[in-house]
Amino acid sequence: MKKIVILFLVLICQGLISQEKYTPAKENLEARSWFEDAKFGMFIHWGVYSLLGDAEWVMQHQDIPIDRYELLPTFFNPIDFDAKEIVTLAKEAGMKYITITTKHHDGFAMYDSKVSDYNIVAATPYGKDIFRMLEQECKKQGIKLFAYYSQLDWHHPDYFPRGWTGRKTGRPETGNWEAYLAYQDAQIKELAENYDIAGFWFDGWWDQAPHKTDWHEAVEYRIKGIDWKLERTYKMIHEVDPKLLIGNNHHELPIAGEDFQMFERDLPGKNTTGFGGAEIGSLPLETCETINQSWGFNLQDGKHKSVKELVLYLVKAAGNNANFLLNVGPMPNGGIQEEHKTRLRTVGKWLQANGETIYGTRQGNVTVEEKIVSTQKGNILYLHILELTGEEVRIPDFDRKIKKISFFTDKTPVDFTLRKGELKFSVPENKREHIDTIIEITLK
Ligand code: FHN
Repeated sequence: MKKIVILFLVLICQGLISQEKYTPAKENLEARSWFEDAKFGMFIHWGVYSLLGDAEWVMQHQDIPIDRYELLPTFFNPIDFDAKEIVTLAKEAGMKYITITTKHHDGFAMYDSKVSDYNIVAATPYGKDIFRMLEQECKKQGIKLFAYYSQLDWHHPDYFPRGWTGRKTGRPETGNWEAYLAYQDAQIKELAENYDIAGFWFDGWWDQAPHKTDWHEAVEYRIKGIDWKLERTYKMIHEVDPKLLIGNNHHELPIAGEDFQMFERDLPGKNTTGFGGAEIGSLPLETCETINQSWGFNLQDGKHKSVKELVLYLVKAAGNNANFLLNVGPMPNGGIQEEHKTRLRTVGKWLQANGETIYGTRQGNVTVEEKIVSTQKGNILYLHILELTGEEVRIPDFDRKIKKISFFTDKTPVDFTLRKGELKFSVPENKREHIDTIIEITLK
C-alpha cells in the first residue's frame, strides 16, 4: 500500500497523472483525424553532431564537454542542404508530413531562436534557418511540418538537478530548474508562434524518470520535486494555436493536453526495446523507426533495412492503427545518404500501387499473429497477408458478413468459405506478392 501511495505521489510530481481536464478544440480534433489518415511521415534527426558521424548521442557517448562541443557550430556549414530536395523526397516516398529536430539533447537549436544564440543562424558560418526553409517548402508541396523538441538539455546551465544522462558535459553543479523551464517554454512558444507547424514531438522527459535499475534512489529523486510542468507547457501551446498536435515520447500513457501517443521502435504496446510497452491509450498513434540503426548520421552504420522490411513495418503500423514515422539522418553537408533515398523512393512506388489500402484507413479487426494484419475503410476490409505458408489461408473468429472477396491487385474474385466463424480461401502461387498479398473484402 505504502508503495502504491509513493508511486501515486511520484506520478503527480512528474505530471503524468492528469490533474486538469483537457477538452481539445474542434480544429484540434480535425487535425487529429487528418493525422490518423496520413499514416506515413519522415523523421529527420539533424544537428551539429552530424559532423562527427557518430549519431546524435555523441556528446554523451564520447563525454564531450560543452566548451569543446561548442566548436562544432563554428564549422557547421551544410552547403548541400536543399529543402526542396528533402520535401520532394518525402513526397516521392508517399509521406504526408515531416518531423524534424529543432533542438536535440545537445541543446543546439536548428532554427532562428531569439531566446538563445546557440542556434544555426547565430552560431554557424552557414547562418540560415533550415527550419524556415523546410516550412516554406512544405507549404509549397502540401506537406505538414512538426517540430521535434528535446526537453532534456545537455548544454543549458539551469538544467539542474541533472537527469541520468549528460552528466559529463561540464554543466555547473547548481542551477535553477524553473529558469530552465522558462527557457524551454520560451523556445517552444517561438516555434509555435513564428512557424507554420502542425504540432510538437517532445522527447527527453525520461531523463528525469527513475533510473531503471535504481528504483529507491529514483523515488527520492522525483519526490525532491522534479516537475516538468507539462500541462503548463501544453496549455501555452494550445493557447497559441489550439489545433497544434502535441505528442510526448515519455513512453507512458498520454496525459491531459496531449493529442497523440507515440511508440519508439516498436508497434503499439510491444516492448522489444526495453523502454516500450506503454499501455495503449485512446489517442491517435504513431511509431517511429530508423532506416539503418541510427537516428543521427552515423558513418559506421551501414546496416540499412530492406525495402521489404520498411514496407512491412508501415503495413503492420497501419494494421495496429498507428502512423509510421521513418527516420533519415542527413549528413554534415545536408545531403541524405543514397541508400536511404533509393529505399524511400521504392517504398513510395509500393504506396503508389497499394496506398489505397493504407491511407485513410483504420485498423481492421482481423489479425493472425504477425502474419496477417488488416486495415479498413468504410465497408472495405483489407487483409494484408505478410507471411504465407502453403496456399490455404484460414482465419478463425471471423465475425463479419461478406459480400465479396477479391485480390486487391487485379480485382479477380477469390473463392472462399465462411463456416462456423472460420474464413477459408486459397492464394495460388501466381497471386502471391513479394511483400504483401492484399485481399479486399467487401463487407455487408
Ligand atoms: O534519445 C532519443 C534519441 O536520440 C532519438 O531522438 C529517439 C527518437 O525516438 N528518441 C530518444 C530516445 O527515446
